[in-house]
Amino acid sequence: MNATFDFHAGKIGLAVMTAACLLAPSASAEILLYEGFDYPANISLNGLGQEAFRWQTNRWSRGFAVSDWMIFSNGLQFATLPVTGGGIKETNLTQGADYQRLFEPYQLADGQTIWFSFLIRVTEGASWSVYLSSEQNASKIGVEGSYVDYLLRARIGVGDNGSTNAVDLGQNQVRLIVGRYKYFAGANEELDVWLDPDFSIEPVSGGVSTSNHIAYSKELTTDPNRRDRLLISDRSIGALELDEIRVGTMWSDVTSHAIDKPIIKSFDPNGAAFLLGVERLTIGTSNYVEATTTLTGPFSWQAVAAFVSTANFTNLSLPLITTNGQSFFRIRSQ
Ligand SMILES: [Ca+2]
Repeated sequence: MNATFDFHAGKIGLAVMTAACLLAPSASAEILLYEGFDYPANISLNGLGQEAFRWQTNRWSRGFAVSDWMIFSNGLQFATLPVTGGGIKETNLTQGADYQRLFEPYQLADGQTIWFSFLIRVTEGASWSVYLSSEQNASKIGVEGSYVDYLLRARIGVGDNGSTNAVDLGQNQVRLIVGRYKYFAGANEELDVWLDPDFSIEPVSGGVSTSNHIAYSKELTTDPNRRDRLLISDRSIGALELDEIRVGTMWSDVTSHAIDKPIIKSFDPNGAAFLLGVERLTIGTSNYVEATTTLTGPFSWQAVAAFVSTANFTNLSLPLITTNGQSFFRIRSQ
């Protein structure tokens, strides 16, 4: 979503709204969720995020146990995957907890897919999981790690023991996990999981499992076609880090897509010009700042700045354009 920035001369107000109210939503590829854990280090994951999205909130909420995932400062890195901020680390070695974060509900039609990816490093074998789910958590699907070894299995639904085939994460290695779930109204659901896939080409789903690919299939009859939340958990003694969680509708969303929509984070009025602070930029991408003096009646955005990101954030000095002391700004990437 683009951020729209509202500057009232004299009475300074800041409004950040999604441009979805203003623009027709895109129907094809989209990132449903990106979580780079760009938060201050050494705080709990519980409660982080924001309120007031169309689907309510994306704040992380904890359940089941008092154990904690904490933000650590140097996030996991993997090949050319764009990353931001820190990561999360399970630091309590005696108990486990569940964490949930909502995203805009995605209704899967027959034969449609949803993709996810994340980075993980396991330093001590733990029972952990990353699931996509919906309000009826019986429908959760995803991956589960074992505390007895470093194997990862695919799971479809509650009570599922998981795929017979597994991939080996190894100890203390940063691994990229990519998953593809395909919903069928009248046949087995498909869940493919890849370990460290090549970014350059979308892998072939199904077929026979290998050492870096799980091809799993199972019928799921409970509320199978809607996904609206991410669930992560850790349920045993062990230690691991998670980072860079993506959920999208295509392979490119979860492996090479721009990490997030840029946002206007701050402003500093300074007479005829003002300073705009923008964040979540993807290095190498083109960005466009646009302005309008009204959001009512027929109106159009005019371009006021275009630049290619060389860092994840920057400050822009822009002219102040006002009618009745008000301007609205938004930023979008290519
Ligand atoms: Ca990160």
